[in-house]
Amino acid sequence: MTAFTHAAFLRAAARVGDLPPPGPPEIAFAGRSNVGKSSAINALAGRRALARTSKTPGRTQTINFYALGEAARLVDLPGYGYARVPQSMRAQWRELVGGYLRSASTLVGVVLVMDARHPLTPLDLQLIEWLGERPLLALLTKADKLSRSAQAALLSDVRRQLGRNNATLFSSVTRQGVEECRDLLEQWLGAGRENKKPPVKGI
Ligand SMILES: Nc1nc2c(ncn2[C@@H]2O[C@H](COP(=O)(O)OP(=O)(O)O)[C@@H](O)[C@H]2O)c(=O)[nH]1
Ligand SMILES: [Mg+2]
Repeated sequence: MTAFTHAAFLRAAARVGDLPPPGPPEIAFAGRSNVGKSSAINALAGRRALARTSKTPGRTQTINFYALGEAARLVDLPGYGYARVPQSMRAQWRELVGGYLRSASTLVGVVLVMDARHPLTPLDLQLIEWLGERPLLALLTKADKLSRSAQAALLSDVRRQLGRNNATLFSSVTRQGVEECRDLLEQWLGAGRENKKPPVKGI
């Protein structure tokens, strides 16, 4: 029995003022546009269309909150790094996501979703720097696009570059890595109920 199967849409926040008041421990999903963040949330929740997915990059410009019953929240952050997004939208992204990360007193960890074929881009590295000491899981999604041997090589390379942070291969299509990811996130949530961590600073 897992809280992930009790997911429901809670709120979409387009501005910092729309963020919900602090509740149970939460886990945020960050990453470039179109890498598969919303699909990963759906796969973890065992649902087809809880989080809206899109073939067109740069669509989600709100922070979408999902409640896992009363126990936890999953947070779908707007994607970054889509070249055709205008400068004004980038400033808006920074204000919204920066504002969220600074005030998120119940955030227990961040899942950094990356396309397994293009991991650790400069913007991903910048986000890792922003997150500092906060627990991070690198989710190497669309792993179904790589051969088994390419997957293994990628995983060890990313793990080496990430140091203390975790990485796992993932596919929303084949469900590879879903259980492993859920197990780790359950651990974060369990630890988060015991001790609250301070919000991210310096963004
Ligand atoms: N092959 C494959 N396609 C995926 C996977 N995850 C997402 N996609 C596709 O990638 C596109 C973007 O997915 P979405 O979840 O909306 O990305 P987001 O912008 O990061 O939320 C959609 O067309 C998805 O169907 C995956 O694990 N494997
Ligand atoms: Mg999305």
